[in-house]
Amino acid sequence: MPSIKQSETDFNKARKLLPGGVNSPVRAFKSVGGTPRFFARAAGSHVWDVDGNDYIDYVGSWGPMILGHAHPDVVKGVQETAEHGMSFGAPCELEIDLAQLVVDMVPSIEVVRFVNSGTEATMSALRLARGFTGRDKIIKFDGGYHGHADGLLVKAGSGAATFGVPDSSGVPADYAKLTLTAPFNDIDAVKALFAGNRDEIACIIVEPVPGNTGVLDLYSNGFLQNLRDICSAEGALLIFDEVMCGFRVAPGGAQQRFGITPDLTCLGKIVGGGLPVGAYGGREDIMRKIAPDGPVYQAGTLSGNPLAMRAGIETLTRLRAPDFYESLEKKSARLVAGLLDGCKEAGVPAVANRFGAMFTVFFTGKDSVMNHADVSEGCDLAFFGRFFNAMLDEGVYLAPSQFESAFVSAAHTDKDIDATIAAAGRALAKLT
Ligand code: KE4
Repeated sequence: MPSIKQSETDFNKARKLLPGGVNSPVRAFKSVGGTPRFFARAAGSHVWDVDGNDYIDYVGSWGPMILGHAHPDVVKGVQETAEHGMSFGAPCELEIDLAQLVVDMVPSIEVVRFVNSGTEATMSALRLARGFTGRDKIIKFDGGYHGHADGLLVKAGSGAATFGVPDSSGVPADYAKLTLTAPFNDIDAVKALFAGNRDEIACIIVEPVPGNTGVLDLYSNGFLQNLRDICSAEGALLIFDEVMCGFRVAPGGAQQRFGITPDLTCLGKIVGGGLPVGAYGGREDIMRKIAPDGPVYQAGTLSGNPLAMRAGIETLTRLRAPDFYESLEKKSARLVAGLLDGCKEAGVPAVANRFGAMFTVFFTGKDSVMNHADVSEGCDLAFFGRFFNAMLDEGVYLAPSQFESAFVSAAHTDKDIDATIAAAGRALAKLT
């Protein structure tokens, strides 16, 4: 058992100063148990904690580090830019350069606005959808996570077609009522919501490749196309939240891979190359409603920050290298197959969902995992926690929750993949 004394010391100090000792809840390891590892540094596919333990990293800062940590060209670009000023609060050419890259790469985006997080992107996109349609209600899916804006911290009410209820204290019940929810992959539930709220629904917001219920498949049974069709028929906007899957599953994200055109797209994570950037964009006629062009207000002191713009430019540019996604696809497929073989060998029931370089292995006896209930009620969450900690001890850093995705980067080598599969074999042997 590697020593984690310094992480333990740091965690005790941090808990005195920060809620839960962290600046984002999932980092506290509450759902898997154990002490969060305090990172000292990261490079390529590896991270090192403050005790000097080395891990192959499959979180990649929850998705942004698709090139690998501390990519030399990204670091150099940020250093160069910082020497000319950290933040202007005024337009700069780097904003134009990153906006052009986003417009060129994401099929549905004609006009884009940069913000500082995925939460800001989705919060702003919802306000824009309400401003554009003049309607107040929205639809999201159980287990869909779109950041922590009030209207999105909502879970299903008692009946399928009833209003949402707060999923966090501090969210006013009256506000939550404007958010309707349905299970993933259930188009009849969506149709019932539209029938019960005729002409009142401004938009549907959906992760086209859900990654916050673990990875789910909404595409192969036509669910996403059905959402596109119902929004067009009902005069509601379809918002693809591609904060996680954008630039991850294809250069143009899920919408390029699936050939489905949303009205608005939310981006984050990879678009900032590890620095704080979110973005929302889409049809020009909709985006022109945003101030100062139009009446929907949205602003931000650090939006378009030059350092963050440069990190995003250096990152997105490198995604267009030949075979970039083919190589990610091959490594990810081999890794998931190896992990499932290991589960089979150990007699541990498991299935996996994977899109490109984002995947989740679910510890379940079910044949498939298609929605939130399949995870929350159908998976062995306690076993996941034990597996997660056993893999930490083996030097592999997975996402600390069964409801999260794992990510492969361009920096992961075949040696990393082999070592991860071997580590899983040892961990599973210990647990069974
Ligand atoms: P941020 O505000 O965390 O930048 O983005 C919110 C967000 C929006 N939409 C999707 C699809 C997302 O996955 C996220 C954030 N993802 C989580 C991981 N499940 C970030 C990790 C965390 O909350 O610490």
